[in-house]
Amino acid sequence: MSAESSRKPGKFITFEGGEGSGKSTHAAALADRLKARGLDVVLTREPGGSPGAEIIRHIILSGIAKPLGTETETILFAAARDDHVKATILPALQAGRWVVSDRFIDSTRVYQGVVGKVDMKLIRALERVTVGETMPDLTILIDVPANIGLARAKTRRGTGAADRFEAESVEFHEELRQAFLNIAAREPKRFAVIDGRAPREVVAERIWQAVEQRLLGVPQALDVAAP
Ligand code: Z5A
Repeated sequence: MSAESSRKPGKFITFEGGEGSGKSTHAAALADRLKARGLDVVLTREPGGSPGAEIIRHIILSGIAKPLGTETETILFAAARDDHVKATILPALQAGRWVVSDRFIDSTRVYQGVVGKVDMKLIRALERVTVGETMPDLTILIDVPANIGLARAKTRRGTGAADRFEAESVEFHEELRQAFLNIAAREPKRFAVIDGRAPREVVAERIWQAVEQRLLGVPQALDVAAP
């Protein structure tokens, strides 16, 4: 790992939220809409988003690293992020492209930090090394109650096996929902919180309004965060 951090001409948008909140759906929809506007867009995800990080994703989500403890899992997420930033995100931003990532640093802060009780000093230190100045320009938090998100994820999965985190309790998922909301409240300039219970098209429109307002300089008459 190294603190490679030269700032970039492109824009970096991340999606955060609980399981089944609609991040993948809306990250893809936003990428399409930005492309339709003539922008050069890279759609990516975490854990993963580069060949090395995809290998680590497989290890983490299979659950085989769980017995090694939450600190080791945190370091695995950081190793994946380091490769993702260096191989995918930073080169794209430096080339003036827009990057849309399904999850990023806030997932580590919430899943490993708040819920997993890993020391926040370790998490911040890993962030400094892996992310440096490559911070998101905008983070869209899609907020849904845990039971709704889990039900959606279950419906989508069908008869397949639940992954490492989906197998956790509703209480676990509600705790992480609150943790995301707390981070968003502390960083209102970076975050736009969108009510994910609304119909898909409504959620997509509110996300687009947030992007227009925050990154494309289009003034808005309405509050995009209103339910
Ligand atoms: N993790 C971590 O612990 N630490 C880290 O640093 C990072 C990640 C980066 C990644 O799993 C796991 O890794 C994640 C956190 C952890 N685990 N959890 N929980 P993943 O990538 O496999 O899964 P995910 O990130 O949780 O996403 P997901 O389950 O795929 O959900 P989603 O992307 O938010 O939702 P979706 O796939 O877009 O939508 C789910 C379904 O709902 C789907 O059928 C949609 O069509 C439907 N949907 C979407 N929007 C709506 C609306 N508005 N109404 C109705 N239905 C909708």
